[in-house]
Amino acid sequence: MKKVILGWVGFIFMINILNAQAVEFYPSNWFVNMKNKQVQVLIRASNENFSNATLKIQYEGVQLQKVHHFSNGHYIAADIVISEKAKPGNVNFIIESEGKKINTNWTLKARRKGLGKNFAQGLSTSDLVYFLMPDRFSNGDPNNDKIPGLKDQGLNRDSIFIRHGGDLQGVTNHLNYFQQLGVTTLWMTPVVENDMPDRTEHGYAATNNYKIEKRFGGDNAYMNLSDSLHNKGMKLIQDIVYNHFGRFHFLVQDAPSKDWLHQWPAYTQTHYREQVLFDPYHSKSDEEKMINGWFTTEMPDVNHENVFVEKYLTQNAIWSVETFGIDAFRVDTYKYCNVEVMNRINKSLLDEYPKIFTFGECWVDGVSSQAYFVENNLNTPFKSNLIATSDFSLLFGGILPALNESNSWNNGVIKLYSTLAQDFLYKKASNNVIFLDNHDMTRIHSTLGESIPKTKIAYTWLYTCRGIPQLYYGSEILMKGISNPDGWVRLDFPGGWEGDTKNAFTEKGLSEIELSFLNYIKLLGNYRKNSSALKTGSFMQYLPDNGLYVYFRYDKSQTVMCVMNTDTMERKVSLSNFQERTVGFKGGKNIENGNAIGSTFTIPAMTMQVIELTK
Ligand SMILES: [Ca+2]
Ligand SMILES: [Ca+2]
Repeated sequence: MKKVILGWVGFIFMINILNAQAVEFYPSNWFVNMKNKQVQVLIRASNENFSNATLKIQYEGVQLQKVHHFSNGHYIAADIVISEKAKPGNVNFIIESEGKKINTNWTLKARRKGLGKNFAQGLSTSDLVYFLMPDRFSNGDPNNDKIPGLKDQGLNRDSIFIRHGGDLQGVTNHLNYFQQLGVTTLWMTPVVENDMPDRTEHGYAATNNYKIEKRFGGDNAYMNLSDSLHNKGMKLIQDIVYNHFGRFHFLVQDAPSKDWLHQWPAYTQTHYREQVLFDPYHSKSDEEKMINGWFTTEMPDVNHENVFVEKYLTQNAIWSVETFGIDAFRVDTYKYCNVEVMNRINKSLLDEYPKIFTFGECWVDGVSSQAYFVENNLNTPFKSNLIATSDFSLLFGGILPALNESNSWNNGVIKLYSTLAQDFLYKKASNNVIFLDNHDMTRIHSTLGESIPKTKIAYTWLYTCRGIPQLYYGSEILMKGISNPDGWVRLDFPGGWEGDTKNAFTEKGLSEIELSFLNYIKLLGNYRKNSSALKTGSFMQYLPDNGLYVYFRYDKSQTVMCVMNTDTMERKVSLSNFQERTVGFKGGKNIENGNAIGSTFTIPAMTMQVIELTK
């Protein structure tokens, strides 16, 4: 008899467990003692009908305020308040639906320790960012290359569009390499689950924002990478996508209601032209298409005007910081988002994490367009609170024409000067993340016609100009690649896979030119790391003189003179021509070779010199 009773108890218990397993929570857990005490929990059970469900929550310090139902009965949402009394533990959710009682738990965790000290630290101009694609950097664990059950089972290093097996363990294995480069901060293409049928190598088509991609090693590998970085005094940027989901995201395939996505009578793509957002003469239909049009057929556009969607995205960002120890966010496709909603998400993050830093990908045409999307001095009805942007304008409108165009009244290096002159449009231009290439763009060495002198100038500029410099993996060893298609700029980092004959980590197999370039990048990075003028100093530029462009980084303790000669001939430079910054200095030291420089010197054509001035 006793045995029978136990059997029944076991059976009932099993039903509850089965039910509990079928229930998903978003956020998957939350934390006690957050500043914002309110959380909205989206509850999903794809084999239940919650249309008339009731919910009870039993937990000290947790109060249920409201339950929301959706047209899709697989979901309910619960607004809850977590008071200071609440302790970490399992919060009991009892859902009664169609005569059935589902008893399930949702976890409250303790907060991460070290807020602002070893996570949520933000970025500053003292940082140097290394950007990589985990699938293409290093394969630290071949066992996760293919995960049974995921839609994409491709694995082929010979194909630019199929997965190569790189992962987070591979990145963790090479933190010393980053430190040799003087890198302080890591940014990777998105690491959340992308359970899509193909093109899963880039990570921009999320299918679950609360799960780290298993082929990258899952949650544990990300946690381990974050801890390893922080133990070395480094930081972690998370790439986050608010604009779209992957087509196989559960919120697309099984949306709580139709209005979680922007719906169109027929497939409608964004036209990618941001001008319609601030053009005083724009049409409403152009504006709607820009913001609500889909990025691609595989990336449905998220409806930010839906308040549940806004909560889902906001909480996911906060959850990511608290769970994985994120220090900053790079927001993908920022200009396609509802910027009012973005402002609220940015503010929610800052309210919880005062030092958190967010920069948006605003791939736009010109400085005024770019300034529109960040904190600026423009007199427009919309005022962005975004801290910074990837500085596309300074790249396309500045350094590239400086090196690729012949100098004239309005071409060549004057464009670099003029683009920087427009910094008055930004509240704080030095927050901008400056770069020479990324995963969408032709690699810098190829953009500059594979010219070593030009590529060398480009990097010298990157490390000495105002802003937060960002490298793109592999370009430091002169990797080439034209972004047509983008797979060609996403090739494997040499040495990341066992058996690679070329290995940039050990320098084995690098050509003399590649090695010497890598050593120069290391020299620049380490000089910058110890230079207060480059990290936090002021910036002054002089009008270019027939292709000779001189600017200074300076503070009370250090003055660094940067001389870029884009002319076709050797030029003479005299400190006395730059009195405002050179008064009191007799000469300087060339940071590349340590050579002393007098008050006048010559600089060869198409070269750049960085000179620390001496008294
Ligand atoms: Ca792997
Ligand atoms: Ca959009």
